[in-house]
Amino acid sequence: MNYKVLISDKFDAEGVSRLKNTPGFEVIYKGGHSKEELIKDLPEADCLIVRSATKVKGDVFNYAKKLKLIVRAGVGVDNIDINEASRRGIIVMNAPGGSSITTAEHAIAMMFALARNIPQANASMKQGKWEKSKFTGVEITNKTLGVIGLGRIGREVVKRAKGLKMRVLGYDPYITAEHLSHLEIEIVDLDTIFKESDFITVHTPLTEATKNLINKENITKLKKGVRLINCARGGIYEEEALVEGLKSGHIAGVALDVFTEEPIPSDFPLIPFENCIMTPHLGASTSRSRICCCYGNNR
Ligand code: 9EZ
Repeated sequence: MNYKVLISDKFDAEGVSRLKNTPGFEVIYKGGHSKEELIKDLPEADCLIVRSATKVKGDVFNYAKKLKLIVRAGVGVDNIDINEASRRGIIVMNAPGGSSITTAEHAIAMMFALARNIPQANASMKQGKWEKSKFTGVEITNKTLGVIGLGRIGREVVKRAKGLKMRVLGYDPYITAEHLSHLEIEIVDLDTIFKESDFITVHTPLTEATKNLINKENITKLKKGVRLINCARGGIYEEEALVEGLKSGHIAGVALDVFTEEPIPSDFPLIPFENCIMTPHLGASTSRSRICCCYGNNR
């Protein structure tokens, strides 16, 4: 008897064909399902594989007649109601090992892009210009990087930043300083990160505690001329606060890979700011999610 595996988001062809070529699996893949298509194909599925586009919440569960397993190929499971899945005896797994390095590298790339105005200079040259003095940058060596969130991704960022000869400050309320001593960075409180960092990068999930972590109220606590990076989750930096910070010049630059609304609306308020650089959620890996981790395995 074959297991029916429904892949409802867009995936790299290699991963899909590997599953298709695995005996015992019957794979349904359409390059991304609409909700209507999902509801139609879900009743016969034993396993559902998603990235972040498919929302496995609410009434969708009513169509999960045979579902035993939901796999999130990636890290964040905020598109899956894991409590409801557990209640129905459906196992939820993610792949936290697969995209850490990819995401850490993207944060580092964003830091360099911010420091040297690479996206803006590139855009300028493609308009036939040669604006040397407009795009004078800053050096990264000996600058202070604040890393908020020291899980798998944050730690990969730390290692790389140390290799770049930065001073690295770290903050994570969920990990004891003792557990972080091997990183050989300064573990400090948030206010110290805010006050002393030339660059700040966040590597936390979006929670009640991290939502609007930097907001209109505390933005002036940041060092003047700070550059902010978010390759984690939209909304950790309050987007309206970033607008204010860029307008006033208190913030020198912002690099965002994630947004409160994805795709961003056409009137997204940060679009007009030349020193806000953006990528469309490119941080996570596409085809190389490896180690799976299990939620609510109640069978
Ligand atoms: C919370 C956090 C960071 C944080 C760090 C991690 C789950 N989580 N939350 C509040 N790993 C800054 C402020």
